[in-house]
Amino acid sequence: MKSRREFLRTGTIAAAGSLALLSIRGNASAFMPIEESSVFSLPELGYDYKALEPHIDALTMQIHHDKHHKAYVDKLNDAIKANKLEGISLINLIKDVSKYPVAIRNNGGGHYNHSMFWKLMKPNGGGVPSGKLGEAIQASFESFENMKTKFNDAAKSRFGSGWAWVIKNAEGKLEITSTANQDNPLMDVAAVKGSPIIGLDVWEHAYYLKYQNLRADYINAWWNVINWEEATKNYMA
Ligand code: MN3
Repeated sequence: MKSRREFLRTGTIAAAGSLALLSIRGNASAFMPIEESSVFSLPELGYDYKALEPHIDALTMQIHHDKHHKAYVDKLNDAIKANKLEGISLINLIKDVSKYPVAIRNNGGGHYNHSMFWKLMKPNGGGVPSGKLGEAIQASFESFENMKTKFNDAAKSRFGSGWAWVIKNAEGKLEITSTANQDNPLMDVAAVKGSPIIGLDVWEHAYYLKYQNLRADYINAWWNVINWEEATKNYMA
């Protein structure tokens, strides 16, 4: 079993050798964020590791996707097997997470959250949301700028590792929340529940190589790569 440190080191060395593969990986087909299967797999990123530069660097994307997300998938599959939970969909594992061992919460959440996160970013993203989502943001927050400020505050003030979210609550209104670790607002253990529309990973592994301790700079940069079409899909779903 490789230690986390060894994984990181191997990933760094491997990164130099795999630059030639970057463009090949970029042409991945779309994947389903919610798998209906008991053997879960790492989804393709859908764009090059370097596609989000300069806002998010290629090495961070590579390690984040190939090492961190893969580890959640592998450990989720191990936990499913060890606890004989085959045949339950990821969304149902997440929604009833308090019934299952903590490994399901951590790794099922990790798999769900990251699968969603990759799709919520794209090269040349950013700008201001329009259409139905734009209208919903106006209705719930009065302005996009107001929503952005509240979201940034939630992302900056989440202590330790976790996620900031825009969710659609039971009344159909948009709300800002944040969760610790790999928790998710769909989980029965979440303090504030709803359907995730936007999620931002604020674990240090998401930004430390480029931004070190400057989480706020990472958050500001991330708004340049947000994929509003994907967020709108989440809102309309
Ligand atoms: Mn992460």
